[in-house]
Amino acid sequence: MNEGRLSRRALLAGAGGAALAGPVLARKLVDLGLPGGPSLRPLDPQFPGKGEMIVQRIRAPLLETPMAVFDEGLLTPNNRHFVRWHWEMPTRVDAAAHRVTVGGAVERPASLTLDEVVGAGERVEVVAVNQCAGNGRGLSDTRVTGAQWGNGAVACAKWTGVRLRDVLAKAGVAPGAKRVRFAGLDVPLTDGAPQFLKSIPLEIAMRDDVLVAWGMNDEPLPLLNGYPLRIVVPGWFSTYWVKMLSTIEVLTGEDDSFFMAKGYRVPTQPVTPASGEVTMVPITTMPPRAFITSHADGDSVARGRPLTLRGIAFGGDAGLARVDLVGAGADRPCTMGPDAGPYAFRRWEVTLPAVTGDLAGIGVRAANVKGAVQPERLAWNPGGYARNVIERITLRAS
Ligand SMILES: Nc1nc2c(c(=O)[nH]1)N[C@H]1C(S)=C(S)[C@@H](COP(=O)(O)O)O[C@H]1N2
Ligand SMILES: [Mo]
Repeated sequence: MNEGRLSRRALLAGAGGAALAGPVLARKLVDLGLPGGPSLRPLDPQFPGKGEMIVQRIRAPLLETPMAVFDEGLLTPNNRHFVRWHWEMPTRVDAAAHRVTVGGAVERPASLTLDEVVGAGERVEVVAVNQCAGNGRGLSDTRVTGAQWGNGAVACAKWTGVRLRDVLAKAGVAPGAKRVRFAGLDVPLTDGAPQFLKSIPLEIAMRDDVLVAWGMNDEPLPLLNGYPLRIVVPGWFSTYWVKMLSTIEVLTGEDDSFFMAKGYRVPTQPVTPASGEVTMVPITTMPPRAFITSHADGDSVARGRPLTLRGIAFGGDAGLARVDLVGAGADRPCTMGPDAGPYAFRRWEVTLPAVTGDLAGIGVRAANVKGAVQPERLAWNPGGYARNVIERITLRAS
């Protein structure tokens, strides 16, 4: 059966949904275009605080943002912001009873109420991209295991909080401190499985823009995005942005917990699926990326007419330097929209004077001010992390 064609003609319209979801429940499906498939995912508006999201998994939730949402503006609406949990998360949190403990290598272990966290220092706002290290993993070819995301495990929000260093100051960091580790309220789904713990170097924890955040686009954090408090580390992959923050622990040595020592690691040099043992280190900062959001792969465009393409880009751990349209003989620089800071999405736009034929494999390439440029070829790695190859689509002239 040609599932791809069936999906476009019938399933997207909801008519064929019965085949998968039963006769009464017609569901909307999207085709993520994952090489080798299966590529169809349901779109579901039924998760708390969320609108229509691409459902990758129900429990623990993995919800992807549809690419078209990014066409609407540089801040992703809270109800469309992607969701990723490793383990069982509480379905409600009592804010009045919530405490954040600050312990480990500190002078005075502390247990802080929400008010005490909010009052720990100056209120800080930062617009920053939240991106899963595995975003786009499902597009990896050769395929790799892990959540088979399309490119929507990313979103941009304005985060409001206090500096992590001001929260740490409530307990006083002791001499010899090296790392700061975080835990949330979620617990492993199976006995003996490791808790989701993540840590960052002390000098990163002390940065001006690393936050304990409670606000997302001027609203409280949605439950699924970590209510009531989460860590925000602008420029770093969101695996460190621990949600439903309940524990801060200062470490004097290396972190040997599972999700640091075993998971979320990348090779220190280029590898292929045939490479043997290689040195792996924890993933940290994000590289630049760009996407076309005005058009999807396979869309028709009018022959002989000017064509405006739009999208989003971000610089990763530094501001964007430039965005270029590439491929299909149409190479040219794009115009960039408002700058909401070095870690934010930025809109780009470009107009082709006239479409003369199909635009096969057209893409956009972002470069940041540190000189990082999106590569032509996928930097394949066994975890499918940090995808930032130039993403290409084909537009048909008609
Ligand atoms: N407590 C907790 N925080 C967590 C996680 C988790 O499983 N538990 N997953 C991390 C990962 S890997 C990602 S990609 C981001 C996703 O953030 P979001 O759900 O707000 O989009 O949360 C991070 N923080
Ligand atoms: Mo992630």
